[in-house]
Amino acid sequence: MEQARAVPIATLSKFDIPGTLFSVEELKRGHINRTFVGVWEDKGVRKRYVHQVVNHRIFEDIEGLMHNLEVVTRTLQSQFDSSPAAGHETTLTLVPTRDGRSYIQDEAGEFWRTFEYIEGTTSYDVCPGPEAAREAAAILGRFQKSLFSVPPSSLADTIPFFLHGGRRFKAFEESLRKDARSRASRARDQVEFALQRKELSGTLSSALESGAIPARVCHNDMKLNNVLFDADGRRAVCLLDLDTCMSGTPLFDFGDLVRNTAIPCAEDEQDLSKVVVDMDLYAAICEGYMNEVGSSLTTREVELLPFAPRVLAFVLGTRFLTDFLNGDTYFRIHRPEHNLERARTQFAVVEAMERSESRMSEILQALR
Ligand code: GN1
Ligand code: MG
Repeated sequence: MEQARAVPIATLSKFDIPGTLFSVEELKRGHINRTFVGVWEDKGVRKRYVHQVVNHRIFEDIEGLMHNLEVVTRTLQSQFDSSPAAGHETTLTLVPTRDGRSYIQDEAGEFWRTFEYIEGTTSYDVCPGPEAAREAAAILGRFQKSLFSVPPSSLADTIPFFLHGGRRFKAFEESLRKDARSRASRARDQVEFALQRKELSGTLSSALESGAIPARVCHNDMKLNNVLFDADGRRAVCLLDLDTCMSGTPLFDFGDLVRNTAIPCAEDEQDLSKVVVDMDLYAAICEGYMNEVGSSLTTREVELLPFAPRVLAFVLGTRFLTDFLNGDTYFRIHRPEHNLERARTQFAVVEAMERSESRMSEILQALR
């Protein structure tokens, strides 16, 4: 049990899990939290659980975050119970501590929580085809619709101004001005790209602030690999990673899903010739999404849908670039210029979407 030494077993034992920890292994995914899969054995029967350390340097309001998680999973769960037709669709299930809390702080000050492991599922980093894209978009549409009943103001802002493009751009300008690590010269092309498209960043955040579109609870991190599919990879059964589920706009989620799913390559792909919008995947996302939630959106929300992916790619690219300039203090990196490479790829996504602009609008137009 080599890796087990790195995790505080005494802390994990405070969760209400029968038996004893048999093994634990870290799952290398995500840029922010750390995730482990623990196998617990009780009377000879082994069962898996997900143990997670929430990054409290990034999520400063752990209590608010866990409150959101409880509200969101409870709301979703109640809808699945009352509509068995939803089939195998499910949501995350928190395992409480023995004294009924949803999380616990260990001696090193880290915050731990535990989920039931959802067995018999698979996920994709790169979209395998239109059916998976349609399914992912449909589960997103159902997720958003289910949460329309939750007042956005009842949830904490787990990261204030998280996808606020205007604020993100200001933060970038500030980092560029300081250039604290003297890295701006290495990022000249990306900096120039960002400065040229400044007005794109605030499109959605200003529509929200002016009231042109309503604030609604949304996922805010709608990556394809946050969708669990059933074992044969066909039906989407669960949305993961609910830590940024809070007030926002459905356009953030639709935009983010298109950004990372309709461009069938890695988020840090360095062969930029691969960065193109796959129109079959895009059309499948639009169909799956509009079919579930299209009639519940306002006219203005639907009008902005085709532009949302570009805004999301630009804002994420700007965040990667800002983090590069700041000295890689936010996103976990795996090589020295990783954040700069990620920014370059996201900006290539913006360009690919600019080239496909009219086609992207037409496809959505036809579904209205
Ligand atoms: C981060 O850690 P992960 O992969 O769930 C980030 C998202 C980005 C994403 C890009 C809290 O998500 O906003 O879109 O990386 N999450 C946070 O891969 O900043
Ligand atoms: Mg996430």
